[in-house]
Amino acid sequence: MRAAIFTELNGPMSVEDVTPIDPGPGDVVVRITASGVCHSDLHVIGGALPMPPPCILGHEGTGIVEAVGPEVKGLQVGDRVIGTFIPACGVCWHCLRDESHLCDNTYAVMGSPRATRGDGTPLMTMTGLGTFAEYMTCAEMSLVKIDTDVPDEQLALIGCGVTTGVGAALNTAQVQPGDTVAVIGCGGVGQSVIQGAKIAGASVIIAVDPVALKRDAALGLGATHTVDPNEADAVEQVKALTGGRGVDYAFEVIGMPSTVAQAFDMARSGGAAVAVGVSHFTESITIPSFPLVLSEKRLLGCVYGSAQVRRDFPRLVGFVENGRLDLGNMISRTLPLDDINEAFRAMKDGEVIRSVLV
Ligand code: PAD
Ligand code: ZN
Repeated sequence: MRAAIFTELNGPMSVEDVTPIDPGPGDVVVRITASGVCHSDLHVIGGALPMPPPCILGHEGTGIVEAVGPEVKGLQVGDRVIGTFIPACGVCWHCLRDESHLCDNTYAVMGSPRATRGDGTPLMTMTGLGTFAEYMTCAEMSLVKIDTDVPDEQLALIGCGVTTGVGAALNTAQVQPGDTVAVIGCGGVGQSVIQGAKIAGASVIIAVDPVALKRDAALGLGATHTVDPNEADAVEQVKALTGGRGVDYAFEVIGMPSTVAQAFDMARSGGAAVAVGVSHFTESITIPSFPLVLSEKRLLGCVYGSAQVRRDFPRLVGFVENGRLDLGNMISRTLPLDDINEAFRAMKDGEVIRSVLV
């Protein structure tokens, strides 16, 4: 089968013929039908997310079960599935506390080779998935069965960006009707935060992004106001739109310590900044101590939208089916696997909300 392999830091992806491993106990082989291209994949190539090459990237995908290994209990050949980039084993310490987004098996599924390169080199896969491929052999706990007619390219986005973004609003922040929200960074994940805030009933949703195409898309997906951070100070602009008070929740969806600090400054007294973007693994975030303590501002981390995927994937699919979540307008382009490097270029150049490989 063909797969896109990360071979060197900052280098191009190499699309090659590779062999997926035979499914062992608890493993499932999935024929991948669509895979979204997320900035986290680019973070691996750039070294922000440490993952040694060679490795098949891609962690936002959907497909059909092609084969099941021994001991697979919940999936059958022909099932429609979405990959979950954090497994949900259902029985570990975290899963038993409704924290499957912190599942104890998160690193175990990433740590075993799941395919072999032409020269025999074992290949790891991003987050135990590796959706930039025609097939993947992954753990059953990394898959959620879905029963729906939503098209593949839309379903794929639920594997990462949509669950992360909508979940950041609904689960992590728990935005309430009438709340005010700012979203710094309006790519695929940021647009999903905007849609989540809209579903929650936020009264003001301010989209902050220097790229006009992103701000326009945000208005179409639920933002009530936009801010261009290149025009004037983003914090001042957001404050001006909220009576000088700041927002109830400010989401950082880029992955830079400086914009996390901006999100903290944008939050009102008693409000919260939510850090969704992934910074370089060596970086630290600095926030001022007085507002933290004396204004009771909070800084919340957010992984995978604090989602409980076995509950939330079907819930998100329901939102799509009923017209409350618009994934069609988040997809700027569909491309073949061979165009993976073009998809990354378009992301870097700010030309797309999401590209999907089909
Ligand atoms: P993206 O590249 O599609 O979007 C990033 C957006 O930020 C773009 O629209 C940029 O124009 C915009 N931007 C850049 N600089 C600024 C600035 N100074 N002010 C405002 N906006 C700016 O990326 P994405 O949406 O795929 O991912 C965003 C981040 O979220 C990225 O760091 C990714 O790794 C992270 C992520 N986190 C999780 C998680 O579980 N926490 C999951 C998925 C992705
Ligand atoms: Zn992602």
